[in-house]
Amino acid sequence: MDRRSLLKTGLAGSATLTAPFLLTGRALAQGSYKAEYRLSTVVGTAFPWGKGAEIWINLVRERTQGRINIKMYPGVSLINGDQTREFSAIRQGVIDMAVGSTINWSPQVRQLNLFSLPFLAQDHAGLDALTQGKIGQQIMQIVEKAGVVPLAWGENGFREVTNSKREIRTPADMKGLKFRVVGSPIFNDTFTALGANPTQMSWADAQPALASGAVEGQENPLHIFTAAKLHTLSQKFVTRWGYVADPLIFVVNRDVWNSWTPADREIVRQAAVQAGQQEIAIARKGLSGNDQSMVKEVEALGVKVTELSAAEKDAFKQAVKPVFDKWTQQVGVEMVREAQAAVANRKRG
Ligand code: X2X
Repeated sequence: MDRRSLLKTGLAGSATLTAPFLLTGRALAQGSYKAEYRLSTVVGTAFPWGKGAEIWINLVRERTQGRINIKMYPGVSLINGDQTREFSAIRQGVIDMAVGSTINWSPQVRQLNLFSLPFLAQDHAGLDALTQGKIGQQIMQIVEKAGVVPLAWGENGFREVTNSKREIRTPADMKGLKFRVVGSPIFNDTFTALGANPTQMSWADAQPALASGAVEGQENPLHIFTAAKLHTLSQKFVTRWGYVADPLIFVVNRDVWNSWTPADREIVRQAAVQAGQQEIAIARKGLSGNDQSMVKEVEALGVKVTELSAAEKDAFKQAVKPVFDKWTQQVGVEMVREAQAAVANRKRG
């Protein structure tokens, strides 16, 4: 059985997986380096996410004089596009490194659903209050405990709702619309609470489903919208509701990490932090402060972009409150309360 079919066999398979990976662990004694390390992302260098991974790869290659040579595998191709299995694959050593979304890892690390609680973060300052403060440190510890080595934060971005049928201003406008949603079940709950008809599928499957009209809408940051040319997949209406933003996390498989010298680990960590900072700036370009040029760019594609008033946003927030409350239990009541307090005390720019 090859690694991919082992992965596909699920739980039973993962028990079988332990043996070969113990061997891998032993083969990776400190100082014994692989010729190439495999880094997973969902999207490539046309997107801020993939650019961030590329920056990390290049900084590490330069600063280790090529001792650590990393190749990017966008499209989560190491696990056949199945992005919700990425975290398990990193843990198991099928993937050496990744820049991954909290959404895709939430099925394995339930606390990561914190970031998918609708209308929690509110804006960039709120998101920073979560990732750059005490909550961010707690989340990093949880990820570490779950079996991979987390090094830095990045950002996919605020996920705006788009569709082919009509302008969305109120929850009633979403009634009956078929949406592709990402792989964590909280998204199904949120879209169901809004009266829509959600279907979970991978990003790879989303694009053909939008093209054929099997689904009518989706939610993703505007940088994903433009780079993936979603206007060519009939997405003519965008509503900036800013309900959820998914951070990215730069991580390394634990055995791989342990195989590097302490000096090289420090190089990789610092490079991740710097790449993360640069990536966040790229992800926010045209979407913050006085620079709203990304919105203009989307409008120039013939797309109607709708901004919501505070009262209009509130109607969505009220409609999904039961989902927020249900998932607060999953994430942990104390952590959610702390997160809400951190957002309330955020420094507004
Ligand atoms: O699948 C998505 O929508 C994407 C690309 O944003 C993620 O991987 C979370």
